[in-house]
Amino acid sequence: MLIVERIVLETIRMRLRQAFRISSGVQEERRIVLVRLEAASATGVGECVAGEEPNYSYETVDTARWMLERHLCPAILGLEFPGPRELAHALTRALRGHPMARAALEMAAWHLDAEQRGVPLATALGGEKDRVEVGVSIGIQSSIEELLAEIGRYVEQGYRRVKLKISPGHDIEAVRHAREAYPELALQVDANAAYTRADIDHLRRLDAFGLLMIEQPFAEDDLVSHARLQALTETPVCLDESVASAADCETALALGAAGVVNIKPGRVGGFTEAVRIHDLCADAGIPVWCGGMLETGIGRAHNVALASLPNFRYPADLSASDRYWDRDVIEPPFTLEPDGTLLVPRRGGLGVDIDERFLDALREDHMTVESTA
Ligand code: OSB
Ligand code: MG
Repeated sequence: MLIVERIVLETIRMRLRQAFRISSGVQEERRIVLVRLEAASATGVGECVAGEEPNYSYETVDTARWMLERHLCPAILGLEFPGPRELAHALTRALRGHPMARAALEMAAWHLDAEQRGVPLATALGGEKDRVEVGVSIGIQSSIEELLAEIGRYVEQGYRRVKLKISPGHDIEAVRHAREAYPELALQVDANAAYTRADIDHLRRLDAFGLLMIEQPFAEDDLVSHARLQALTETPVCLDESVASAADCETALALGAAGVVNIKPGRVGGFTEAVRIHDLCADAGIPVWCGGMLETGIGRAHNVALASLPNFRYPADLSASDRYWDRDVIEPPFTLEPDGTLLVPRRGGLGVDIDERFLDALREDHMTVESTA
């Protein structure tokens, strides 16, 4: 049973070790909203994946924070829910859209529930694996030399799958060089919606490089173009931005717009919807994998737990803590195993400790939302 007595909304600021450039913008630093749900005997924490600018999605750090304070926290405070799925349902009723804001609270509720019951979060979600295969997502680089150096650095560290961000002008040649330098590497690309239907023939040239998939080439609302490309290309087309719910996913599969689906719980409103999408794809014979949004160790622990479900069949965009941060906010940080995996924490709840002292130093502001009832 879940009864949240107090919610603390806080914003932390953390500098990425390296700027991360995608087709729609660049991030050097992250401002991150954390949602702390306090019940009588335990606390659950959720991390909001919204970025500073509305480029990947219409949501931003500030819109998410506002929706949480004004609409989402009041919808659950002091109420009794049998479990996190019922709480998720109350959040869906509380407002349209804003899945990233909703997810931060919803994932905190799953975390809280797992803590209360002393069950590992992965087990609570239906996870089965004890380790998850991971890769690294490399931002757009200013030259081919730099790109090859970046790939080399991560291959050296033991990553076995690399995702390259592409955009018009930074695509075929970059992939050709990467493939020539690393003939055996599992490679895939992500366009973050940078192309249009007119580019279909251009994108078909990627078939020559044996990619695992091409992720989100077209606009998020343009499922028809994704379906056209999928009909004309050997390379599986993967959807990311286009899938904000299980209903979106169902539509995409009905259209033949996806051969693979990237699931980010933070993008789809939380774990309840993420598991639905996982199950829907499993029934349709479509593999899924777990994406990332440059999370701290808290969001990473959540994602690793989800990626332990059985239909997560491609390596995740969940790299070790040191790929993102000089110092992570959890103890121990995530490290890459020699077999290219991250271990799924076995302990009850989140399975890693949150470094509260360090969070104190990163915090820009915080507020408490309490039940008015
Ligand atoms: O499209 O998958 C994406 C980061 C920010 C915004 C969008 C994306 C990404 C990533 C990062 O690819 C993956 C990671 O967290 O390592
Ligand atoms: Mg993506």
